[in-house]
Amino acid sequence: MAASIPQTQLRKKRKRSPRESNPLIAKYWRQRYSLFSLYDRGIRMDDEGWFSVTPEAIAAAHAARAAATDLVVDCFAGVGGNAIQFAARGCYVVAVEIDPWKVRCAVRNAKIYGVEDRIDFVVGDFFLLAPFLKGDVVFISPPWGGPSYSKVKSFTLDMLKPKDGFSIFQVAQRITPNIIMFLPRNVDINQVEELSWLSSPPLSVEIEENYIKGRLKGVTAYFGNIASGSAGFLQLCSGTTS
Ligand code: MGP
Ligand code: SAH
Repeated sequence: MAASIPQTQLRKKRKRSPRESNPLIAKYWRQRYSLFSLYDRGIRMDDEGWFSVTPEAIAAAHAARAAATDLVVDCFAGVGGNAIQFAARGCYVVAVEIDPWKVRCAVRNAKIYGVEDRIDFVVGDFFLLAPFLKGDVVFISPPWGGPSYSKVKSFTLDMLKPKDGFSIFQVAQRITPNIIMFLPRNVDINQVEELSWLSSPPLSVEIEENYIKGRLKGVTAYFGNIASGSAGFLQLCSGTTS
C-alpha cells in the first residue's frame, strides 16, 4: 500500500517574484496595475520609483486640467508616471529628473505608452535648470522623504525634499503661475493655501483629494488659471479618482 503524502507537500509552492518578497516594495507591487495599467508590457522602476510614482488614474486626472496644446514642465519626473499621462493628453512635456537611471526607466515606460515623441527628457537638477525653462503648466511632485511620510500627523511643507515647499513653489512660479502640486494626504492644508499668497495678487487655489479604490492616496493643489474658484479663496473638493 502506498504511503499517503501530506497535502502540504503535494501543493507546489508558487515562486514569489523578487519585488513581492522585498518588504519595501511588496505593497506597491500589489498595486502595480493601478500604477501602470500596461505594467505587464515591461514597465521599469527602481525602489524609489515604486513608492513615488503617481497612480495612473490620478496622473490622468492631473493631465486633464491641461489643454491638449500646452507645454508642461514636469519638474521631478521620476519614472514618468505623470509625464506619460500629460503626453497621452496631447501636451508636449519637458520632464526633468536628477537620477539618470530613473530617466532610462521613464524613456522606456513612455515608449510602452507610445508617447515618447511628446516628451523631452532632461537629466538634471530642476533648481539649476528652472531659469531656462518655459511652460504653460508646471507639475510638481517632489520627494516626500520616503514611505515614512505618513507617520506624522501633519506633514508640513518644510518636510518636502530636496528643498522646502515654499522654495520649490517660488522657483516654479517664475516659469508660470499655473501650477499643479501633488502632495501627501496628511499635508497641512493651511500651508498649501498660503502658497497662493506668495504671488501678488494672490493666485486662485483649489485643493482636491485623490482616491484609488476608496483609499486616499494624496492631495493635489491646483494654482492659477487651472484652479476653479476665485483668487485668494480656497476651493476644497473631494475629487474621487477611481
Ligand atoms: P503610500 O502612502 O506610501 O502608499 O503612497 P499607500 O498604498 O497609500 O499605502 P497605505 O497602506 O499607507 O495606505 C501613496 C502614494 O503617494 C504613492 O502611490 C505615490 O503616488 C505617492 N507617494 C508616496 N511617496 C512616499 C512619495 C514621494 O516621496 N514622492 C511623491 N511624489 N509621491 C509619493
Ligand atoms: N511624479 C513622478 C514621481 C516623482 S518622485 C512619477 O509619477 O513617476 C520625485 C523625483 O524627484 C525622484 O525621482 C527624484 O529622483 C527626483 N528629484 C529629486 N531631486 C531633484 C532635483 N533637484 N531635480 C530634479 N529631480 C529631482
